[in-house]
Amino acid sequence: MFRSRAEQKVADAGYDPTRLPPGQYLTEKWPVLHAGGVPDTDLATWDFKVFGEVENPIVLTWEQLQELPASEITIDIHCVTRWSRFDTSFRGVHWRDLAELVKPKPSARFVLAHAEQGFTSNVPLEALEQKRAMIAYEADGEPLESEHGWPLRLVVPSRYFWKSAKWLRGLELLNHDEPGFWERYGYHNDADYWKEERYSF
Ligand SMILES: Nc1nc2c(c(=O)[nH]1)N[C@H]1C(S)=C(S)[C@@H](COP(=O)(O)O)O[C@H]1N2
Ligand SMILES: [Mo]
Repeated sequence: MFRSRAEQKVADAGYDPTRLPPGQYLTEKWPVLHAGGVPDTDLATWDFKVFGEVENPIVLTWEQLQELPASEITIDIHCVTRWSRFDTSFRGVHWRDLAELVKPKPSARFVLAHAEQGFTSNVPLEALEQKRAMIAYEADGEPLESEHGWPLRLVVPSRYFWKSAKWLRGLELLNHDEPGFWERYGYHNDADYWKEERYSF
């Protein structure tokens, strides 16, 4: 069987090389990538909203968020700039537990994630309904580091990692799709790494 050099390195590191999507390479460290600066956050005034096409919009304080049922996932991260990191674990709240609170309307088909400083990213609602999607406040057993999105980030395992907005402040449910920050800069709207959906041009 033919293996690229990147796949061979994955096999040498003891992982199944088919975990590596096309055009990616494995990294052991966790790179930091974002536009702009790391925002200052005061948990006392911080809140998290779920709104739009829902029966029951919510605004949660940090304490209220901690009281929701917590879940853990372990996923592989794939960045459009070609690094992949295997087996990052996250702890946070699954979409299904938020959905129980907000009760999405039948018209809710897309999600626009809103982060600090106007950053946005868009995914179809199905991408959040997958078992391993969540809003996360811990990674690898520790509170998120500020560069990685503390206090809260989105984790959408099925897409390139730019969809996983750091410093998340809200999820807006929509009946239509709206491009997010990187999508407006020419990144692919769907961002499926198995199909190498990197750019839209
Ligand atoms: N708020 C915000 N979230 C963001 C970004 C950003 O610029 N701003 N960049 C995205 C991109 S391009 C990537 S690859 C991942 C990187 O996450 P990491 O720095 O934790 O590796 O965050 C995503 N989330
Ligand atoms: Mo990225």
